[in-house]
Amino acid sequence: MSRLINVSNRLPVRIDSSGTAHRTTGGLASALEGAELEQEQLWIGWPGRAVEDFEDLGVVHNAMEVEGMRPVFLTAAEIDGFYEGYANSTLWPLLHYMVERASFSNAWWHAYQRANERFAEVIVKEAKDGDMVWIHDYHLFLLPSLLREKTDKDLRVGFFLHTPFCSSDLFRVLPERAEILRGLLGADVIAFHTYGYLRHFRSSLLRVLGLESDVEGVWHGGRQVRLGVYPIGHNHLGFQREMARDEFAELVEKHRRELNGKRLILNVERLDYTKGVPEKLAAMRRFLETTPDKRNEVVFVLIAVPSRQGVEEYDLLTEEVQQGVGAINGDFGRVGHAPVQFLHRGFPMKDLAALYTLAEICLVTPLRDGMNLVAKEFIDCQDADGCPGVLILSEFTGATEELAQALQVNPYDVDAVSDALNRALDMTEDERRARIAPMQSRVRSQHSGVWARRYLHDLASVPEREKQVVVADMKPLAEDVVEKWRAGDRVGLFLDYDGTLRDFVDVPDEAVPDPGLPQLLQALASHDRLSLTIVSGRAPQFLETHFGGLGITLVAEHGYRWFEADGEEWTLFNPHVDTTWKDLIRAQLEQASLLTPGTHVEEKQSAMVWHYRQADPEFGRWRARELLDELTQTAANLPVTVHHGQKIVEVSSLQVSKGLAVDALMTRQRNDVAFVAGDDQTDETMFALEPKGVDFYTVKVGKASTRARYRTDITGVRLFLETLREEVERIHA
Ligand code: GDG
Repeated sequence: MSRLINVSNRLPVRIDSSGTAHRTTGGLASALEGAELEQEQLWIGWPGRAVEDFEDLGVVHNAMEVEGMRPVFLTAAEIDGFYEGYANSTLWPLLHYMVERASFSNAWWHAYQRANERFAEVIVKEAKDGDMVWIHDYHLFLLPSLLREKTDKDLRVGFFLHTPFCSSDLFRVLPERAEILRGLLGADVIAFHTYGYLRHFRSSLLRVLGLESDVEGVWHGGRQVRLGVYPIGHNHLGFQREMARDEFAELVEKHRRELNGKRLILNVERLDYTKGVPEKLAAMRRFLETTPDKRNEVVFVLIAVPSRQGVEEYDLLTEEVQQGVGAINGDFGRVGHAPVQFLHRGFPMKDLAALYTLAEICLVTPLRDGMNLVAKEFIDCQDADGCPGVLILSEFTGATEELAQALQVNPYDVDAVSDALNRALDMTEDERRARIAPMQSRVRSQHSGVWARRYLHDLASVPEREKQVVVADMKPLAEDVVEKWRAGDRVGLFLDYDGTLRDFVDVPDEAVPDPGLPQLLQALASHDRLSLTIVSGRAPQFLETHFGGLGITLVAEHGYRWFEADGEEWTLFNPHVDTTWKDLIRAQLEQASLLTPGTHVEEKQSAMVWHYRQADPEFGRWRARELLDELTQTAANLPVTVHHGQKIVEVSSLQVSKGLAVDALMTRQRNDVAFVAGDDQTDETMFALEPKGVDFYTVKVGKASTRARYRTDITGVRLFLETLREEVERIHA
């Protein structure tokens, strides 16, 4: 069974001054505990202190080994630039939409790169063929590709992002946006909490790298990178264990007495600016101002675990919160009662569980939050059959999608949050039960263990590295064809042009062949029993300008006309083709081009094409989908076919196709062997042929799905042709 290597910046361990390791139960560690995996596990990460702080690294190493961990040691300077700097002061605010808080520094970026390299080195050293490597969070965006570069071991690499992935408009602010995306694309499965984050990631791929993706993922470097949505769950088993303890009822009673008969409004969070604590204080103040009748009934308990102490921004936030709490208590407190209790420290899990049980309201109002587990923990700990509490939840948390029955609020809207508090306190028991029941059954069934198992199951199903190789080895393929030719077979080569012999460019007329290409094709076609045909969607003139007079056959406009190698002029493949449908289609395409800047309509003899290569990539694709829908309806009774190609939507005559032309040419040329290569949908009509008595090689150029037997890229096609030429000339010499 494959081993699981978890990689996160922080390890679930605390190293004391003597170098002894103490295991801690962080969120991830408990998630994996709940997953009850049978496979062997190893953790790799930073032990939480600078390497200079450890007296004896060997001792630390050994202590961690006992815990199934391997340390990635970082110097104080590296931690400063990588962790405090790039990860927490650039990426964290940006991913949470707080661009004004983000700082940018070249030195931090270099430290981030170096730290990711350090992680990669430790993993490469530890990993064995067949291991699964699960990388966590924004600190390690570059790691997936670094692993791919640094080792050939057969690893399945997964990445999970715990924060939001911000809109591509914000992400593009990042100077290193392209490097970050390329770093991630080294993974086999990239996962997010919500579909929204996944969508933003896909837009960023398209806008920053020009990479199209679909529901199955994205093709990159000849592999498919899967994209997925895996909303994390909370540590249900851990909370249930605490609540099942004999002493739990006693603990709940103790806290109940402390509440002094007040109705508990609970807040639990790390003291981070994304959690919206000052905004929440403003809403509490509004509530106390506007509901004097309830003012003395409630107590707000604010458990705020200290976070990133010593960082100025966080220290200022702590001060702001302390002052805000003081001011509210000053204005609304009475002898013996302060409406807000600010507890600036962590509590044991059992106390948290007891408070979740007792709370009448849980007020979860982050300005942005990847998921938010506090909301799920509260729902789990409530008694759904009694008089359960109410969850007030910010609509800017990932959890909001799953917890639709919560009272959803905009955390910036002080009145709305205050109203929600009022409404929750007045809510009937029936409504409370009706709201909590579906949420409780969901969070209990989709807990952290289930989440981890589901993700790891999908990561395990990624094919092994060798099996992912879809690129055909073109040299042996060429040698194979030459062997048959030498034995006396007639060989026909049928090659598409754009995307097969030449890369795409923005202006189609600029896609002229490189100087060596016509010469190469001519040389090949000069041999007996070897014929060469360019089968293109282009107009005759372009083909004639670049490939006329070379002894090769030209097929233009997807098979509408051809110019045979030994012919005198262009002739129609089928003189009876009906093109009266063009008027109807032209109107629709021209409308689309008017509505979409950067697009235009091209008219061919037997086809009409709408081009959107120069449009805004997302808008262009969106409009193309709309157009396809419309055209499919219009075209239902016309002798045409509609297809979505490389940044084009094309409507072409059914009586004409590359496949029909190639079929006819193979007969005329009496081919025994035919080699067909092409990159887009129109080339599939060639691949679909089943010519009798012909040894038929079909090669797809590029990554899209295909009926072809082999797959390669433009360089592969060139290698094939050059090998063919060398071999044939060697035999002749
Ligand atoms: C990141 C993302 C995403 C809090 N106080 C105490 C305590 N906690 C525990 C809670 C909860 C956890 O800390 C906080 O998790 P959140 O999900 O609310 O937020 P982040 O720490 O920001 O986590 C977040 C998460 O990763 C998982 O992917 O949901 O969006 O930002 O479990 O119970 N635990 C104890 N004492 C405390 O005083 N024992």
